[in-house]
Amino acid sequence: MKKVSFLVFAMVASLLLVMTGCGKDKEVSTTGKEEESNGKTLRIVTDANYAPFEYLEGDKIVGFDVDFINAVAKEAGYEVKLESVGWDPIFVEIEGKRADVAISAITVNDERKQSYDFSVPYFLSTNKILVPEDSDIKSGDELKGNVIAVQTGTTGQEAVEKLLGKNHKDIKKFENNNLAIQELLKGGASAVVADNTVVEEYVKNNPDQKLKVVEDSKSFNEEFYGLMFPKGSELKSEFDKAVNAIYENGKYAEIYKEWFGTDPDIETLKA
Ligand code: LYS
Repeated sequence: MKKVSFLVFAMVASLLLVMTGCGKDKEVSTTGKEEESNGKTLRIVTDANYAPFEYLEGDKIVGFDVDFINAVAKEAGYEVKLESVGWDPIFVEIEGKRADVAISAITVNDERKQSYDFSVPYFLSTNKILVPEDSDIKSGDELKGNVIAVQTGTTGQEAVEKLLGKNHKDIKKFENNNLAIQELLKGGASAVVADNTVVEEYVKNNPDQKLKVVEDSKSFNEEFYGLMFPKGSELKSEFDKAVNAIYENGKYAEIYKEWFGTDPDIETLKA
């Protein structure tokens, strides 16, 4: 009797297995489902005024960040619709959950972490000082007594406020960094403080404007860029995985080399 019921059980069980498919088939169908929902297009916002990270070439947004986010989104199985909305609006769009992701050389810091979620770091940066070639300014401290141009709401503004004082009359704030540089070029400011890669690229690409970059690791900290998400977004963990995947498979290094001509220090980003 026991034997018979076991036989019946075994028959029913194997019938069920055939009907529902074996473990392997189930995995395939799950993957299929995931691909369906992941295939969606994400609205990604930026401020295309920060070469070489994001800038306009004609009406096309190009830059390291653009290639990076395309590679990461592809790895995570999403399509990208990238839009340049301006710097301040990025934060408004993400906070209002009208955009899924922001990428714009955005430094991860404690203040921003209170309102937004960030991916693992993808770029190491620090603020530096952009001045005319014949400027005497040699350090952050020497910014005092000079008019300094910065982009509003950046870590550059924050760093200069630390040196000169909050809301100091000598700090001129601009909606984007190109406008701050224009102010320097027309003599309305003695220096611009912005991310090292941006000011260094600017000097390299505009030798006729006779500018130079001053660094001061005492006045300006190391910063890391991250992708920014609405608080609680499920995309964070998916994109963290995808960033790590392109660190591992060489895609990040390939993009980095294309833009900067050297190999990235991925270990520092992962630390
Ligand atoms: N990395 C700096 C920050 O997050 C500057 C970003 C400016 C981008 N246009 O504040």
